[in-house]
Amino acid sequence: MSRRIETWELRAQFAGALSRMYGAEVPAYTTLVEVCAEVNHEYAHSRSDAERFGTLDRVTAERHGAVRVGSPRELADVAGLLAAFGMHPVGFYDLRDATPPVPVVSIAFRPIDADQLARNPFRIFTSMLATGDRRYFPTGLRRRVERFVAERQLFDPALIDEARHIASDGGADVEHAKGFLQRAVAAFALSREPIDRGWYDELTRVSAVAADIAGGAGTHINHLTPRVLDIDELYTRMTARGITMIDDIQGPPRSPGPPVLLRQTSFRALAERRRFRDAAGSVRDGAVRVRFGEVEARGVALTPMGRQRYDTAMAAPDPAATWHEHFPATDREMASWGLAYYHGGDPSKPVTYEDFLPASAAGIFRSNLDTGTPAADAVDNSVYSLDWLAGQIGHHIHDPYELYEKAASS
Ligand code: OOG
Ligand code: NI
Repeated sequence: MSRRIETWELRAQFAGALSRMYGAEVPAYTTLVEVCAEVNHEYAHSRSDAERFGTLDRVTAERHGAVRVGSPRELADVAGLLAAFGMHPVGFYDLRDATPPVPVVSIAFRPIDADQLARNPFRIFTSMLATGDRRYFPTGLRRRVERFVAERQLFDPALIDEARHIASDGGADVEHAKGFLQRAVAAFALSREPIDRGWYDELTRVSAVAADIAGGAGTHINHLTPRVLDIDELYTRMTARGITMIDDIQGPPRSPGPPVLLRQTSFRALAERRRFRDAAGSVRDGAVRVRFGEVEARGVALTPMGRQRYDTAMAAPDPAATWHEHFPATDREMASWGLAYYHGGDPSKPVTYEDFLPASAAGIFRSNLDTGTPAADAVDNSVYSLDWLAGQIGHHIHDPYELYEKAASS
């Protein structure tokens, strides 16, 4: 009998293989990973508390990916596939609530138990095009988009079946795992299929996000994000290497007190070659700029009360200037005021924030893609909600706060 591979190891291999594929497709990603490793190494060796948000091993291997799909059925397939890697649906993000809005609703897929997160925390932010939102998709267009998406096949049904078996077995034998992994990774590679130019352009007029999601035959990893321990330092070093970053670091400002939630920044990827078919049927090379590089730094998970303060703090004209009015400067106060989660209530042991931020996520979409303008005269009567999506994908969607409560009680 050959050796058995556990779920966490499969997940680590999946993240590693996606990382190699993405590095080959988007070379600036490799630079980003190098600079992260450099910054993390220096940080870890200059501070005694460097590992309080995760060991250097965990942080070095840590990635999140972003994937976009076109229908509940495609999202259900993603859920089925990722279950094999111990990545479970957590949280519901409606990016149509952002200003300006992005026409998607999203779920994070990630490990949920402390030991699984410690072994490999790979997560994928998965967004589904909100074709039911009439402000973007009037009835005729909605039907055509839904038909186009229904007729394509992002994932081989046999692959999803296999994933279900692996998920229920809690792993696979080495031989079997290898082929499964290869096919799972290939499902997220950039498609070489020619894209119908007229269709792509029509969707682009609605929103570049719609064109990216429903313009072609496949899905792909949109970005793969390494984690860094000092994002301000990383920003400076990337800029010094001649890579133009977006103007801001998204999320909470740098503050003298404990880092909270998640800070992210990104850079636009270069144009990538894609093949387009024109109305006369001839295939030509074209360029698309949809993928990019992103990096993140993680802090302590906030309680609902802390999160409310965060939202208030961020609504100020200059959040950095007034941050201290909302958040104390020490972990001890953060813990005793009930603003953030700490393992066993111990202020030296913060519970790391493992999720995403809707405003930053929408900002990440927008910094690279025009998200389109919803029609002012159409009314959105769509039904998107956590419960509805859970029903569509046939999986319970975990509430992040319940997971943090549980982590804090250990
Ligand atoms: C997802 C954007 C959200 C993040 O880090 O907030 C995201 C996407 O671009 O598909 O990845
Ligand atoms: Ni991201």
